Amino acid sequence: MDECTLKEDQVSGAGRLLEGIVIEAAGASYVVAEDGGGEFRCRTFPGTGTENEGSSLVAVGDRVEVKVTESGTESMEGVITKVRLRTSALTRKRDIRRNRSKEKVQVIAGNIDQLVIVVSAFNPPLSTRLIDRYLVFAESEHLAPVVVVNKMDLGDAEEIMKLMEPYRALGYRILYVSAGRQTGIEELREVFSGKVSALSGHSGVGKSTLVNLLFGHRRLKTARTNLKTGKGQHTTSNAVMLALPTGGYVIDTPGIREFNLSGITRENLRFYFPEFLVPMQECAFSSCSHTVEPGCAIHKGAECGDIDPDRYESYLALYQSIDEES
Ligand SMILES: Nc1nc2c(ncn2[C@@H]2O[C@H](COP(=O)(O)OP(=O)(O)OP(=O)(O)O)[C@@H](O)[C@H]2O)c(=O)[nH]1
Ligand SMILES: [Mg+2]
Ligand SMILES: [Zn+2]
Repeated sequence: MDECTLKEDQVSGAGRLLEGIVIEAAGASYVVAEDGGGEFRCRTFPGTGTENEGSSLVAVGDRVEVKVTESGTESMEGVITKVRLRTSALTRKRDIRRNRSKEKVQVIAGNIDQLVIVVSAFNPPLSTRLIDRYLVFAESEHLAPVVVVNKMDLGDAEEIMKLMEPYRALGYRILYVSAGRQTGIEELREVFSGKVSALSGHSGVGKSTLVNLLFGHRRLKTARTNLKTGKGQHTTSNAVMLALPTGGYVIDTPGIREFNLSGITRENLRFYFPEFLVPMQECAFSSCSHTVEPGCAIHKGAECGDIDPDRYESYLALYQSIDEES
């Protein structure tokens, strides 16, 4: 390096090493927020190291080491030299029909404390099957789940609460909110405060709208759902992480079409339905899959109502889908 470049580098801060969190991921381009510092547009390079072997290289929420390549007033850029070990992650199995990527499992967000499952009372309609998939995932990853039912202004409160009753009875935390009418927002703020939360759910349920409400002003783009089908328009295309005024971070993610579970097998699925754990000890066969075996206590429990029949249906549907997905 000649004297002239050295001087330039010293002025621009190039070559400096820093640590930070990935707050945005768009294709191969990332934004890294330096601890207590500015934001750097970063990319990876073939020598980028990782402590997460066999997983997505970089995801929003990851802690990374960065070498600054440019640090002027116009632009701040760097390369990610190392990705630290994730303590937790929101992952899903890639749909191989849609994606040609080599990685089978996609990390949507890393190092999260809390998985916020967002559904809407109407437009799109509430899907308990999707809630069950997310809850199974949260149980398997030891992530604390919170279910947020948004758009309560559009649904019949009594009907919705009846649908959600099995989840309440299981002890899952449920919040009924309306971003439109701004009801339940204080409790929402309290749930997010001081934690790293990732919001996930179908497109159009109001994830970005809720994040905007937490800030009290528009930070993220939102868009109407289709008037005829009630489906969202996949408005959010990349995961973003925002520091909350109340402490903690919120990660908004793109709406999912399907939530393909990663890490779940036909054998371990039964352990992620907490209401099965005690009764399944009474099944006639110790290896009972709770599908077709005689003397199955879970099947019997669903018939007599001790186990919610819809949850049992979800279990059966998931059990069937696991083989098809893998
Ligand atoms: N009536 C009503 N509309 C709402 C409510 N919350 C959000 N919306 C509307 O629902 C539409 C979709 O909201 P978004 O926040 O873009 O949904 P999203 O979940 O972020 O969708 P994706 O980014 O596509 O995943 C917007 O038109 C919002 O104004 C609510 O509580 N009540
Ligand atoms: Mg959105
Ligand atoms: Zn059984």
